[in-house]
Amino acid sequence: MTFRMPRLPRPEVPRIRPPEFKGRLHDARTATSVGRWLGVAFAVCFVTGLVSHYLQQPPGWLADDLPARPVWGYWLTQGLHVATGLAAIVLLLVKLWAVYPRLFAWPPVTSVRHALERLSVAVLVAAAVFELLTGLLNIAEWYPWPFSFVPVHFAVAWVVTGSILLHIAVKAPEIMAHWSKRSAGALALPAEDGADRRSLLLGMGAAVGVVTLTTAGQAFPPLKALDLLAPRHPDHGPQGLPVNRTAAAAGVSAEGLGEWRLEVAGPRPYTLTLDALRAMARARARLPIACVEGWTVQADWGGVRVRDLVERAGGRPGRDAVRVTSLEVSGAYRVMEMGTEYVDDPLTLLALTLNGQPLTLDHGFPARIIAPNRPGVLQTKWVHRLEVL
Ligand SMILES: Nc1nc2c(c(=O)[nH]1)N[C@H]1C(S)=C(S)[C@@H](COP(=O)(O)O)O[C@H]1N2
Ligand SMILES: [Mo]
Repeated sequence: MTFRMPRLPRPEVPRIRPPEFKGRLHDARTATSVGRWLGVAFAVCFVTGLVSHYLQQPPGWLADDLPARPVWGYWLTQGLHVATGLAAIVLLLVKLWAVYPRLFAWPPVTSVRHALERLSVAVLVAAAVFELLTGLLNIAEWYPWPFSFVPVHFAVAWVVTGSILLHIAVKAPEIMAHWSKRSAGALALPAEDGADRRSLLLGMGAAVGVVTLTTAGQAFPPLKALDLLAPRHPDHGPQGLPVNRTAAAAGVSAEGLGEWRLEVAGPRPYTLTLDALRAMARARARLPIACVEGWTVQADWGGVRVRDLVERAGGRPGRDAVRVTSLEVSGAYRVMEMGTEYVDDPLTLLALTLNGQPLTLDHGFPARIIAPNRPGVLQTKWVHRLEVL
């Protein structure tokens, strides 16, 4: 008698199979329709970001040529920067949804060229997500990372821009073929997709509209009442103006001010008491504080023209730049330099009053700088020293 092993069922070897995507609109036509809006948004972000960067940190040869006009210049460019950045979050999500099935393409790479192309898309997606995320958290003043925001956001902007240009170059034939309905006609996409695609694009437009309308009020007063999603409301803060860095955060206190004096260094240095400065204060300017985080508020400022202070110290307005130092103990904006165009401008003030009232401590008491067409970070508060350079 022979013993037979019972037959065991053969273990099934799982076969790797890429997922199948049956959903419509994951095609080049959708990617092109969404991609061109995303491209516009990133282009606006990049250009306005460069403006912001060079206004804040001009190379030496440029510092004295930065224009003080139009007074609302930085308000416009930075308002656009933040608004298009927020809109781009919606656009990027739709674009990623349109193309994500390609993540599962099988086989994952077919050639060296294909591998390089996929790598460049990975860089593009990572850099774009990084820019939008860090920008979003920056407007909320939340920095859950170990690096400093400004240089890294600036550097990665070049990576995004470079990889977008590369992406457009690589995809040019596809983009051209899918640019319009007529060019797509030859490719015979299913006719019924057209209506769905229109719905998708309409939905995307509506989402961008909602995000824009509920945030733009932080810089655009007619939309103030709808300002629900922006971190700042233009009216909320002491003296009806938001405060970014409070006196407490800057280590400035009323007692610590002691016998405050304004020091002006130059060929003929002098110091002024607050009363002496008040006696000189004749100038007025209606100027916006336009924060890099996208909020802007206009106010009436009263004080002394910086060019008058410079002249009195033997400086030459229009020829000399100025260094401004705050009482602030530490911080990136304690010391600020101002090119000749700003120094010379009659609207550039050492301000003592805000909307007719003396500055509160949080707004820079006893004296702060207010200048036209400059980022808010350079509108130095708690000023105690001017130096003609
Ligand atoms: N000394 C000093 N001044 C400063 C800052 C700072 O951190 N230190 N922050 C600036 C920023 S980022 C802005 S937007 C404006 C805000 O001015 P406000 O608080 O009067 O609204 O002040 C600027 N002046
Ligand atoms: Mo700011």
